[in-house]
Amino acid sequence: MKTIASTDHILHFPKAELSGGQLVRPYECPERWDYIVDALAAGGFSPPLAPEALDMTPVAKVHGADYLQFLASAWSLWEAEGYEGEALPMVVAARRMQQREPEHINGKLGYFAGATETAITATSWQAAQSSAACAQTAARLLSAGETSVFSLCRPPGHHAGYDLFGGYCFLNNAAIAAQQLRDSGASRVAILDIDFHHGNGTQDIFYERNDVLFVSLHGNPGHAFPYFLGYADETGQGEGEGYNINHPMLPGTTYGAWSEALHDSLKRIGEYMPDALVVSLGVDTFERDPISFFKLTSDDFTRCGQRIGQQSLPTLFVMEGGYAVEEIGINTRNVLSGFLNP
Ligand code: SP5
Ligand code: ZN
Repeated sequence: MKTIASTDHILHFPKAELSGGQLVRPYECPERWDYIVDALAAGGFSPPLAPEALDMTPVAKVHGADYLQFLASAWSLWEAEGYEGEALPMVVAARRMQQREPEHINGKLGYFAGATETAITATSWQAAQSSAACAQTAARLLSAGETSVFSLCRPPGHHAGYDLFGGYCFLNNAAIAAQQLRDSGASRVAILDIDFHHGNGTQDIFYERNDVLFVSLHGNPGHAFPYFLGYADETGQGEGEGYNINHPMLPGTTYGAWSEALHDSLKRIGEYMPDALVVSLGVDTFERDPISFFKLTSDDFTRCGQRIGQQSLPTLFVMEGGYAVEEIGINTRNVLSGFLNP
C-alpha cells in the first residue's frame, strides 16, 4: 500500500488551542505525523510519496467560494489589524442572528467557525492545501488501479463543512478525495468515518447527495464534540435521504459494541455497491486517547482493519484524528496491516 504525505504539514502548528478555558499546546500536533511515518517504516511499508500539485476543481465542488476566499485571506486580514496572537474565532453566527459574511476579520472568523478551538497561523492555509493534495493524489492513484492507498493528511479534514472550519480542520480531505473519485469515473463512493468524533463536515457536504454514501461511528453528540450533529435520526435530505447513516455510541464503548456498528455499516456499504471506499481513519477511539471516551485497544485496530479488508473494495484511507501521540503510529499501522491481511 502506497502512502502519500507532505512535509508541509509542519506549516500548521499553532501555539494555542482553546481547551478547558486555557490556551494549551494543541492536541493536533506535528509529532503525530512523525510517529505514523516511523511506525509505517518499521512495519515494512514503502516510504511516503509527496503529493502532486492541488487541482482546486473538486475542492470547489465541496466547499463554498466565499469560504475558500476566507481561508486564503484570513491571515493577512488578521495581521493587518495588528493582532499579535494567532487567529481564533471569538463569536459565532448563533440562532436568530444574520447569516451574512461581515467585512471585519473577527466577524469573518465567527461566520465561518464551526468550533472555536482551532487557530489559524500565517502558514495554515498552505498546510491545509498540501494535506488536501495528499488525499487528491491518493484518489488519483486509486482511480488508476491501485487497490488501496493511505493518505497521511495533516491537518485533518472531517470537521470542515461546506463553509465551516474547526475541530482542527480546514479543507475536508475525505470529501475532496470522494469528489475526485467521482470526477474520475466512480459512479458511487462510500465514506466510512471511524474517527471518534462525528464527521459533521463530511455529513454536511454530502447530506443532499446519493452519489456519496456517508456512514459514521462516533461518540454520542450529547456527550462529545461536535455536539450539534451526529444523531441517528440524521438520515439525509432530498435525493440524499437514506444515504447518511450515524452510529452514535456512549462513553465506555468497547470493541464488542463498536464492531457491531462497524459490521452494520459495512453491510450497508456493500449493498450500496460503491466503486470505491474512502475511510476517514481516526484512531482517537483508542482507550488512552486524551480527549475521547471509547476503549479500543491496539489489537482492536488490527481487527478493524481486517474487517474493512474483507469488503474487498478499492479503499483510500484518509488520516483524521488520534491524540495519544506515542501510540498513534502503531494504532494506525495496525489498521492498515489488518486491511492488507484480512
Ligand atoms: C479531527 C479531530 O479528531 N478533531 C477533534 C476536535 C476536537 N476538538 C475539541 C477538543 C476538546 C478538547 N478538550 C479536552 C479536555 C481534555 N482534558
Ligand atoms: Zn476525532
